[in-house]
Amino acid sequence: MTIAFTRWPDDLEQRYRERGYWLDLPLTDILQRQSDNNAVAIADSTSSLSYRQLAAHSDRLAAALQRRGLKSGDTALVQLGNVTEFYVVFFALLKIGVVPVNALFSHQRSEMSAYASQIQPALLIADRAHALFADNVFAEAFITQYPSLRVMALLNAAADEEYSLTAWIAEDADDFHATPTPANEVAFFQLSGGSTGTPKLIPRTHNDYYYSIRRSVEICRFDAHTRYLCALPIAHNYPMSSPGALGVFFGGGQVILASDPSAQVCFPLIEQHAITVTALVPPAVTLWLQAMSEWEAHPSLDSLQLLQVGGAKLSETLAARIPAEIGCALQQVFGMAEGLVNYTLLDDDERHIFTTQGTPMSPDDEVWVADEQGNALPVGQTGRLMTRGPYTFRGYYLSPEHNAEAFDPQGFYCSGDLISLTEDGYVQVQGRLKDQINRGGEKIAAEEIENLLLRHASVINAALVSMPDSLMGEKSCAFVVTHSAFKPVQLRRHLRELGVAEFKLPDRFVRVDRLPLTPVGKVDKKHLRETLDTQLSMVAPEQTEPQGE
Ligand code: AMP
Ligand code: DBH
Repeated sequence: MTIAFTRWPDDLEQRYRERGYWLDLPLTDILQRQSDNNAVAIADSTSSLSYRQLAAHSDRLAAALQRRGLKSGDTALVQLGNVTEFYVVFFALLKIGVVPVNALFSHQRSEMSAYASQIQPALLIADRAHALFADNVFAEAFITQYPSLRVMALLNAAADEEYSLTAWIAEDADDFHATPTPANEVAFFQLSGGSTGTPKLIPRTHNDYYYSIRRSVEICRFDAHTRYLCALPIAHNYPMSSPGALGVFFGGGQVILASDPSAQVCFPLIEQHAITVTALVPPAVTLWLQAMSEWEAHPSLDSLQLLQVGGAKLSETLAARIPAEIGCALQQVFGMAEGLVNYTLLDDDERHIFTTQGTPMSPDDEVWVADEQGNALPVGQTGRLMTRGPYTFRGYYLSPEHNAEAFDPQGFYCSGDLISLTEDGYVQVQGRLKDQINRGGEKIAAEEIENLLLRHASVINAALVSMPDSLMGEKSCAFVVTHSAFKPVQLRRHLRELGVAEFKLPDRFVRVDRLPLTPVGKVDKKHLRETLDTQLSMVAPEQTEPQGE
């Protein structure tokens, strides 16, 4: 059984094969190619696996899962942080054709439930180190709520617990043979940053994802000498595939996992492992630069050759400081879990590297800029990004209504970004149409939080908008209409009780009598953002700090 998803039309499939983008190889090939390699593939603070071990461990886990009844076409909900087991699990599931959603470690009950409702998972893999799974209360309730769940394994479970992931990885593989899903079928689901009420899932096939990884490796020149520090959340599309850990594995290099992107954690790792490349979001760059000037005799960053920055807009000023102060090259990366990835090229001049978000990585990425009526705009003008191509999806999972809006009749995906194109085909991100807050690379769908706020008895109406922030780029502000006066701490507690990820909690709350409406009767978020701008410029900084907890 395979997972239903929106396919590319036949003529494009044929073209992508003819041009050598789609090789009809499963993603497990990335590891298979290196299975005799005794070099270190991946290491975290407690363990390190050679390619040979990564292959063997994922075989053993795959066999253990098969013995427990998992089979091709089943789905899995996985929540692991930046630990080597993430890739043991990822490859194990690919090997038996079980299709996972990899939730972020920052996700809580609300996100986990949203994913489980959509995929009806047979398998749950999580970590006792996560607050949700510290005891069995949540897991038991979850299994009751989602009867599709037949099997559960936990990392950091006691060795004698029957569902210890570590114990399963140590079981015998017997004569295990991998049976991945066909390469033109769904390999796993990627997470969308989202702009709607429920987090959306993006089906990624072996063919399309493998191509995006190989092409990224080629552009970023990853090879066996690459030592990549993965400091962003491991399950995010960017550190997975741009070229990310999977790109490193393809090239036979080394992935070193960091628990977070702080300078305190990353600088010592860079020196210790002679890291050559890493990927950051803009706020982390600011903090690194600050640490370099304040941290006397900080560990050496001399080995670092390339710093990738993406996930949110990098200002030209901050961009120029990277080579000047860190002494490494900068690459801007503008990507999306839905597919399209743009890179500045390693040989580009400073003007391109500092002032653009790169150029589409595939010759068959079709990118154009649309005005509000859907007409193509000329070079230099700002409008909506429209794209299709050999690794850009054709539809969110089980979301026909949303897909009807997100795609045009020719199958071009409208990402909701406002961009302009330069004469030579580089993208400049100018803004956003989608109802989303980009909090330093972490995406918050306004509607998701508004719906949760509305579940509070005293909230009559709510609108979440972005407010500018010098470090994060944007933070979130909730305008609320309530029956009675409230303390922000009450609404924040309400959201926590509903089990939403911490980064989605509004940074600020403002009570208003009513929400302003546009002439067609939609909440006028532009107006709300403008009132914030004037308020922010009028009040002293301490008054704009988050109130309450
Ligand atoms: P997601 O849907 O979570 O995969 O996030 C993708 C979105 O992140 C894009 O559609 C952009 O809005 C934003 N994004 C990613 N990289 C950049 C970048 N380099 N500059 C500006 N925005 C970016
Ligand atoms: O923000 C993103 O989603 C992103 C950024 C850079 C991404 O998915 C990617 C590169 O692949």
